[in-house]
Amino acid sequence: MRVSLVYPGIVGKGFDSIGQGMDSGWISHGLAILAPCAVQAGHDVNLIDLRALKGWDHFRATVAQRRPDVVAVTMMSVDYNPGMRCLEIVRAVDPKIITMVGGPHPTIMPDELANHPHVDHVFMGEGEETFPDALNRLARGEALPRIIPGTHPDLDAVPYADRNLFPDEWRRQGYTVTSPEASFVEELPPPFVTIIAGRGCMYNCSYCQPAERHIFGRKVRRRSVASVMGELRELRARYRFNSLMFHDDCLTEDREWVEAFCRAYAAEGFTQPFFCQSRADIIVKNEDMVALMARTGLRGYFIGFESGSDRVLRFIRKGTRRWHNLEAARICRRYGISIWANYMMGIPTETKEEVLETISMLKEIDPDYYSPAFYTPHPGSDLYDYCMEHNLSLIRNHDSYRRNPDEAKIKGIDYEWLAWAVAESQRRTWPNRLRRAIRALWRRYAHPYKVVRRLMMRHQPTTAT
Ligand code: B12
Ligand code: SF4
Repeated sequence: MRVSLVYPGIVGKGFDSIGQGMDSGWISHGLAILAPCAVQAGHDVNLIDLRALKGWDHFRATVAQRRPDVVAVTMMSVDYNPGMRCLEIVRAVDPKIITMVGGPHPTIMPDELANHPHVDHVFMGEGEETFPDALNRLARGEALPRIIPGTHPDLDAVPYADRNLFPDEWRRQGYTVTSPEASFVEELPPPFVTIIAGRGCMYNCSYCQPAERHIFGRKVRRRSVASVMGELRELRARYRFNSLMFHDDCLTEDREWVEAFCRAYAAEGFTQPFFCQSRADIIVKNEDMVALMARTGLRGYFIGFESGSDRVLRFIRKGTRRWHNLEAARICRRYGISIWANYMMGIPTETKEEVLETISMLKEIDPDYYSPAFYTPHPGSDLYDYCMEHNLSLIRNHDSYRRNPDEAKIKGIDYEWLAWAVAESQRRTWPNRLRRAIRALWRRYAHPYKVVRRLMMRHQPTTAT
């Protein structure tokens, strides 16, 4: 079958936006893995990435020109509107084209899609096995159910993500691509890649779960270190990548895995800096692991600090406390690890005093990167259900599922004041500015890592193929 996979992620940066940060510069691992699964089963796969197109007419013309038998769209909740517009256009171009949707939103809200006239089949959960199987059945002329539940494949048996799927399509649409994905911080120089070592998360934060468990199951599954190293070797050979980022929800929850990975990474001569996600309590409980990661190449952690109030942290079931957040930040500083601080304001039940606690915590943490959000109730999470039960949600349109701090999300919150709070949370104090200037000078001229890198760069080309 001829299959067009569609990435509809334009709610953030819009059409024609490739290269503009993580929203428009990163690949979808879901589609990049499903593509080789379908190809291995004998199907002919191409990608349509809305971010690389000029507009809806361009999408219409692309579908008409590629003449697929099947159009398969991936979808987070925020992607619903552009995703469904794609399918409306596909129907208009040729009603015989079979339409499929999969990803977080169809998994969490299958009924919203299954009853939609533009959707033929809804895939829930992971699709490595079900997607090629469905294509095979269609090719044999068999009927498919409307809703197809997912399976949890052995991650070491799943093909590596097809890294060329996205950059090749971006080039086809006229973009010059020198890095497989867009790097987003100075610590991670291009060529830059993202990678996923596992799926699922053992924690139970109420603003997130059980959505993740619906997609990936109750048990966290991690690829073997050998599988991840094999992919990294391929990426090194193909792109000579200079940095990477792990997408795993919480790579550091399994310290044995992390230690084995660090040993293998160093033993195979990798020195490329990397970022990953972690949690404040894990950092505090595992300082020796943090030190090992820093020696191996870790340059930054994404940390969900979320709030500076212990009551709010309890309310959202974060499993951390304010002191964890502060201590984790101190540990990161000790090992020269940059901090990307995720935090939320406008959480239901949160008072202004508690928001001020978040601000004072951030002044102490002094993160390298601020990532504030107005709390957004995401479908599939317990806190979303709480907002529905208490009639608190102001979200009337799927586009508003972005956590952008510029739009009212929850009833009863003073968003004008919250806008001030978001700005204030990011205002650095003078002592912090001075400390940062000193650290920047040290990193620029004296840090041993810089010296090693400079020596290595002399022997390495810097652009991707
Ligand atoms: C990396 C990531 C990002 C990256 C890149 C996303 C991308 N290009 O794919 C960035 C930083 C850009 C991002 C942004 C956002 N993200 Co995000 N992100 C993730 C993260 C951590 C990993 C995604 C991933 O690669 N997973 C691994 C792959 C293999 O899984 P997958 O994509 O789901 O695909 C599998 C299945 O879902 C299925 N499948 C997927 N599509 C299809 C299609 C078909 C046809 C079939 C058959 C199957 C199928 O098969 C795939 C293989 O098994 C996930 C959490 C997670 N662990 O998944 C959150 C997650 C997807 N993000 C989420 C959210 C909320 C957002 C934001 C809205 C947050 C914000 N900042 O506002 C934005 C929206 C961006 C936008 N479009 O405007 C939520 C989505 C919840 C929801 N209800 O939709 C998640 C689940 C995190 C969470 N627990 O809350 N994100
Ligand atoms: S917010 Fe992060 S740590 Fe909490 S359950 Fe979700 S993925 Fe896990």
